[in-house]
Amino acid sequence: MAERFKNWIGGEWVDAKNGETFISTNPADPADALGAFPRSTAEDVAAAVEAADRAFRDWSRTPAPKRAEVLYKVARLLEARKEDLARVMTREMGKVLNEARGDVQEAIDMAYYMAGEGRRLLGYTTPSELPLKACWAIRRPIGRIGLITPWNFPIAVPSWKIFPALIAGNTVVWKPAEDTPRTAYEFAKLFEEAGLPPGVMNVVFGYGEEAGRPLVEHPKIDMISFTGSTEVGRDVYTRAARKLIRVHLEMGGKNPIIVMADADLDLAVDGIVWSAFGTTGQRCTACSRLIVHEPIYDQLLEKLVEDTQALKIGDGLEPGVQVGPVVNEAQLSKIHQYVELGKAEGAKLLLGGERATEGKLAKGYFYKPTIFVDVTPEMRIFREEIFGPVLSVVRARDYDEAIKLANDTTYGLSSAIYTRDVNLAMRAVEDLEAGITYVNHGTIGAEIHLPFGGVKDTGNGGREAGLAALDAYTEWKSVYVDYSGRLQKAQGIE
Ligand code: UN1
Repeated sequence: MAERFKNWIGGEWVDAKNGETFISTNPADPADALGAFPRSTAEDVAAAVEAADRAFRDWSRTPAPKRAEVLYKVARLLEARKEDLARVMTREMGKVLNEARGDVQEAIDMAYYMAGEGRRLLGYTTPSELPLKACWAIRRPIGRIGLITPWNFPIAVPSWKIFPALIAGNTVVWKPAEDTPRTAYEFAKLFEEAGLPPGVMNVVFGYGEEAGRPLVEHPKIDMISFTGSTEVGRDVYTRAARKLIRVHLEMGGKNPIIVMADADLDLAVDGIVWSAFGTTGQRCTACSRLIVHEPIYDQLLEKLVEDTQALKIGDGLEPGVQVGPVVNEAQLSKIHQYVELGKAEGAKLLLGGERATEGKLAKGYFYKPTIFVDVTPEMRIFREEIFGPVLSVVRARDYDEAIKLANDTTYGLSSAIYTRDVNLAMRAVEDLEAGITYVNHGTIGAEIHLPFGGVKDTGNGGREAGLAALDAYTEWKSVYVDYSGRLQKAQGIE
């Protein structure tokens, strides 16, 4: 029997009202269960939203430096439990232990960064056009915020949302991904231990359609922040539009790396391998399109194949493993379907293209790092997000063609160029249509104190983390104080 876990609503740990559960398992060994979790429905979501509503008044009126004290405690607890959290994460979603540690570190960084905001939350003052009148603008909390987060960064991505939302005085209802409830539970426990008042944060486990959708549609939810697929994000946005609430969306990517002939090729290959096959390709920032300047095409490919072949696939808890399993069986078959499609479309499979089944790998959801060449921009493997270890390679005659290929996508999250030509590098920063551009580094590894998000179908114009974090989770209020003692009309009206 799997250990049974509960929802966190109004400071209490409670079962789903219908008593149903779902099981979370280890993708490296599906016989290993991490627990049974409430399969919540609209009733449970409603209870959580009511709890967030009740907690809102006091929390929003608690001075921000006091709110920050809880965040500092969570930060210290995260540091103390980093190794345990990383191990649970690897067991639950497969990323290798070193990367799981990085995931927790992102949350530690975000916790300290946003705790510091408790003594800033800066607004601004500005002169009035009239005498004896003062004006300033302050940040106000938005209210009750619904958070829907993915399994691929089960602590980092929620931390980008939870910490700024809380420091700004909002209360939250969090629906973590159904693939990583245990990791979410362990993270949520730290907020309880840190003394966050009941109802300020609530956690409802379950599936998107059963628990996520009622959260989006609940009349008392004032904002939704969602990270996940473009398909689901579009649905969230459409439903929330009827309520006229703010929606923050972080969605897919089809992130390109351009390698120009003058680049340091060893450096480029290191970056490509890390960006395409790190986290088994399951990052929204992962590189899935490689655009190679013709003169160095053969040379680069040879080295890329060699280094990719040398990657060690296995259980992420084992030392030395570089590529863990993909998250579940459905993802595994989706990835393989794309590989079959790529072949049918006429791309040439250079490497991988099948499950890894040697020895112990047979029981888990392992897929070999895969490289396609002779890919053309019309092919679906060039256009659609696969979210697995599959890289499509195309050639470019010159810089202009490389940029054109890189921008030939409906997505726009991350992008990269390898070149030693500073002029080309600076041009690429302007030319690449993406929320993030790296020079001489792969597409992954964004730092928390810079804005994160993308253009085109990757998002709906917002950014989180960095200076943008507070913009995402606060509302501006403008204040005018007229101390003239008479009616003064703005805009020069006599
Ligand atoms: C994601 O894949 O959803 O930049 C987030 C990166 C990480 C975050 C990825 N810091 O790759």
